[in-house]
Amino acid sequence: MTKNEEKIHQKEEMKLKVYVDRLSQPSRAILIFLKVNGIEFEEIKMDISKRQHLSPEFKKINPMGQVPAIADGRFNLFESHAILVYLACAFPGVADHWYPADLFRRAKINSVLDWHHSNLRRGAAPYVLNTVLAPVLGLPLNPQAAAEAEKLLSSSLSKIESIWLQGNGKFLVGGLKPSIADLSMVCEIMQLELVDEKDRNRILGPHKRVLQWIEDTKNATRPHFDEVHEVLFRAKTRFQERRLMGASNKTDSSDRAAVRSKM
Ligand SMILES: N[C@@H](CCC(=O)N[C@@H](CS)C(=O)NCC(=O)O)C(=O)O
Repeated sequence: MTKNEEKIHQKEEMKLKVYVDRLSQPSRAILIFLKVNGIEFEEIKMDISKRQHLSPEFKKINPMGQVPAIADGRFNLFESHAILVYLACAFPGVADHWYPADLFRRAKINSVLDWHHSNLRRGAAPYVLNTVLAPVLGLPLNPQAAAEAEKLLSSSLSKIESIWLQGNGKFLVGGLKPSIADLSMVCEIMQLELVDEKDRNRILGPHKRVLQWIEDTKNATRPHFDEVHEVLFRAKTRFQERRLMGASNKTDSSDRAAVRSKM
């Protein structure tokens, strides 16, 4: 290897590597954040439906076997909120509003991030899993789990509206511009695009302020928001087609492959 080739190789080795599946909501939040902030990175595509996240190679990056994860030089990190905080602090040029230096604003944003994992996410993810996604992953649908998840999802949306979106700003905890918490939670809610429109309207419809906040977050992060969500919209079309065809809840392996190929 020449000296020049060696340097290029070293630079490639040091480049931030981001392990994601764009059908995963925390993965999308990381990708949008990186793109909006012009941070250079390499996207390593993982396909959860093909169980790539469980491979021994990936478990060296994230022993928990989940996406997203990053490798920055010799430093590996998993958990999307920890990754967002790291990226916001490690890369120069990230605007302050994403993770404010002000201790009190930062503490409030951490508070929303912690709340997200045990509330909104615990409602949204199992709801979508148990209404549409399970068969694609080779699992049975569970209507009772879906009903319980919907209760937590709806109460979380009410709390976002009555607590986190109170204040004069358009964004969470009174922000005038979005923070990593806005991005993380809006990406979480976006997975509802996969469910039947009447179900989505029943759940989101009563929360006008939440709907406006979703639009504001999209607008603040365009065009990257739309580009990163393209795969979700393709999956949405596929699920809509299946519903129109009146497909049964049972999905055989050829259906699974077809859904995957459209994703
Ligand atoms: N708390 C984690 C959640 C990560 C997570 O749930 N990842 C999902 C995709 S959205 C995953 O990898 N699922 C595969 C599995 O758990 O086997 C984060 O925020 O990064």
